[in-house]
Amino acid sequence: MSMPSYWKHVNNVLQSAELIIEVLDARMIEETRNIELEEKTQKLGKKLLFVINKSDLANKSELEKTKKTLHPCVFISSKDRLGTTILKKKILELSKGRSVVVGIVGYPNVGKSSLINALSGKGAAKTSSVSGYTQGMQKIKVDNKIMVLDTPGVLPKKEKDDLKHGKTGALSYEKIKDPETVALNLIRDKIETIKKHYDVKGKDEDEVLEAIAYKTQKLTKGGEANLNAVSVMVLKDWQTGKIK
Ligand SMILES: Nc1nc2c(ncn2[C@@H]2O[C@H](COP(=O)(O)OP(=O)(O)OP(=O)(O)O)[C@@H](O)[C@H]2O)c(=O)[nH]1
Ligand SMILES: [Mg+2]
Repeated sequence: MSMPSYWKHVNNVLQSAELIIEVLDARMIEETRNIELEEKTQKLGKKLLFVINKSDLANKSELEKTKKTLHPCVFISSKDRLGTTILKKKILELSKGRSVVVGIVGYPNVGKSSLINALSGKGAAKTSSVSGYTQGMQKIKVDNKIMVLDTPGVLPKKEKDDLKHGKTGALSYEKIKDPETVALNLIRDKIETIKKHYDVKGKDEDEVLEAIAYKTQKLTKGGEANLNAVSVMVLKDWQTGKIK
């Protein structure tokens, strides 16, 4: 969230950590980058490591492309606990084997707290499918050398973009004012994935959304597609990781 108090916590973490991990969502890597955070990190002279989370939901070949553009970066799935050993190795490589305090930052809902739980092997950080969950600063010991600081998700201060935030899950599906616009836009971006998930046909996003409504019985009393209801459902399925 873009509330100033959240930024205060994040700024504290940027100050006190030696290494910063920016967590990104594998399904929307570029959209979940927070350039403002990256610039702050750079200005403070701290090392930045990109961690691409939710890799279990993304397409392997797209992830391979990213490997070439983001440095250094590690792919993980907090849900399946994949990639955590490589990540710990990478952290120690960057700290030259010394004890290190790592700040975990990023957009709301990308899985920062889940990452910490996967790393520490315990439910130390609280998580939720609703964005804006983590509020204060939490310090968690991963092992004898690695200590991590969880932070609330932050959006770039000037970014007021319901469309993008709805698609990335930074804005919870329940709070999106115009779900139809966001759902149509999401379908346009991920049309094959979404058609496959709901097992529907359609040549464009409008046809696909309508087909999903009929398939899932999201209908008005008159028996037509209920576009608002079906849009909320699609956004919910997307944000909660049902659609791969
Ligand atoms: N499929 C999948 N889902 C994940 C993964 N990591 C996190 N999630 C889900 O994403 C949602 C958000 O996870 P959190 O760890 O609470 O995210 P956060 O970045 O800490 O969120 P805020 O504190 O609200 O900013 C939860 O529903 C998690 O279960 C992953 O690797 N794969
Ligand atoms: Mg959190």
